[in-house]
Amino acid sequence: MNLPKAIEIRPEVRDALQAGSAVVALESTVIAHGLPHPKNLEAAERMVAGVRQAGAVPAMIGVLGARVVVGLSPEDISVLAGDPEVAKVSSRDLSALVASGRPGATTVAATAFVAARVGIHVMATGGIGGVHRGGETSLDISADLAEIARSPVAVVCSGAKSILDLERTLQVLETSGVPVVGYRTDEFPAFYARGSGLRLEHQVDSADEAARLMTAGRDLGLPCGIVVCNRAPAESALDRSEVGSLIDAAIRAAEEGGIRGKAVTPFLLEHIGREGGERVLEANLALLADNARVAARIAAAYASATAG
Ligand code: PSU
Ligand code: MN
Repeated sequence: MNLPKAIEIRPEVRDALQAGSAVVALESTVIAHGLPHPKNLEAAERMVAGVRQAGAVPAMIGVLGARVVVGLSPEDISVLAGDPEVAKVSSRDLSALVASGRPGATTVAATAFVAARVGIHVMATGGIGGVHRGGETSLDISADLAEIARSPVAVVCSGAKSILDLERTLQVLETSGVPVVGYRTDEFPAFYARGSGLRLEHQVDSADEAARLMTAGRDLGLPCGIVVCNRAPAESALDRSEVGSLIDAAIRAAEEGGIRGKAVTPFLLEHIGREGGERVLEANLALLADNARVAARIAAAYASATAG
């Protein structure tokens, strides 16, 4: 593949892509801005290990040294995880960060864009961004939704962050033509909680089935990605009522503090992590690792279907 200097694919990822083997893209904003240090490093390690265990090559994406790097090393990840000056990079920030040379961590939107650009078909995260509560007036709707609508990548997640307006998030995905598919569930997960009460129309029960759906989308020429919803592992998931009050408190604090724009999500996550304590953090790390494993199985199934 002929890539511009602005994108650097590290050797292990490049070899896997050239061989047509399974690669999973991982976002880095959840590491740099979504979790406290040093838990964020543990999260990154568990995601990377989860991808490898399930037989794929992990490709965490971020911006370093005026280039978008695909396949960050453990050293790169510690840089992004430990420096509070690291920028949060959505799709629209990519060019500015590459031009300025500042380090940055990529959101789901920027990660999906770069993955599609370099030929990676599957990525994993915790929860995608979506429509914030009150989004119908603030218009605070994550660029994740618009980017998934134009980047043909399967995004494996535990739904959208439960701090969001999940019903309107699903509505925007529907309007954008993005398939939302339950992985062994017919319900949209609510991140820490396994259910939201919102039904999904489509469900797959295996990685092979998910890969078949991706293949069908590609053969039809659909230009969008898909959202694959995997519930938080039962042993660490939290009750919906339990997270509800944590979230309400965080949202009140954000309103009182006048937090706006791209600072909202990191603020809410930090607040919930601080107030919720160890169990909430563990639920977050466990679902990140599990989504990475499921993404790797889907990437492997898609790679062998494409080769065969
Ligand atoms: N989900 C998480 N932790 C996170 C985020 C999502 O579990 O840190 C991040 C992701 O990188 C997502 C971003 O793409 O928040 C969305 O931010 P915004 O609402 O500003 O688009
Ligand atoms: Mn936002």
